[in-house]
Amino acid sequence: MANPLARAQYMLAAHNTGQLPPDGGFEVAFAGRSNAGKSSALNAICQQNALARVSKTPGRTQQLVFFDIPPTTDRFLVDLPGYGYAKVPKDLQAHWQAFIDKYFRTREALKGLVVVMDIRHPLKDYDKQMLGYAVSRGLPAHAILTKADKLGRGAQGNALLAVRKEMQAEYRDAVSVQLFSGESKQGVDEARAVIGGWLEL
Ligand SMILES: Nc1nc2c(ncn2[C@@H]2O[C@H](COP(=O)(O)OP(=O)(O)OP(=O)(O)O)[C@@H](O)[C@H]2O)c(=O)[nH]1
Ligand SMILES: [Mg+2]
Repeated sequence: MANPLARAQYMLAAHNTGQLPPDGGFEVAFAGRSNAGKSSALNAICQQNALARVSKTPGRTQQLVFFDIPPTTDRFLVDLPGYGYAKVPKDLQAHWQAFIDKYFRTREALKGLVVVMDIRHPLKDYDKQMLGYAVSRGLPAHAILTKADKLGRGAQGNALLAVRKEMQAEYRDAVSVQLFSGESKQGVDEARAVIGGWLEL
């Protein structure tokens, strides 16, 4: 099956609301703690090595980075700055927080939220905050437990069950969850199906 997301290409990086593309299309945003593996997940899902920038240094992605999906002109994937990175200057952190908050509260084009979490450190406060945002807006959210390659099969299954249970208790069926690895590509088809569905691709 052809993967329409493989056509994704860099479009723009927005530092403020004025730089966002017109708010009329379909967008799926990738959120998660700094260094969780958001950019790597995006690359694996889009079958590209260097679409989103990956770095060993946390805090690499510092804007809302938009990727469009030709031949459409109104479908976007959005790589968000990682949250929870202490070394970013306080005023810059406050700027991102305000920008992202506004984006989440008001963006009509936003059709779904992917929250990328390191399988070894899932459901931290900010993750729950993002999931809560989505659910309170009536947006579907999908949690990706990435770096699954760091755990054995048994531990992966346990982590998945524990996260699913906690999310069920908090969000009912508004949030789904899956195992993933940007390294081994485990779970990429499942993630593509969810995202492709939201983008109506
Ligand atoms: N083993 C393993 N390492 C991964 C995986 N995904 C990402 N990494 C590594 O984790 C580090 C961070 O990955 P990124 O994809 O840049 O993470 P990010 O969430 O985009 O980071 P920021 O943009 O800084 O918030 C890099 O060293 C990646 O190589 C994975 O599935 N398995
Ligand atoms: Mg990144």
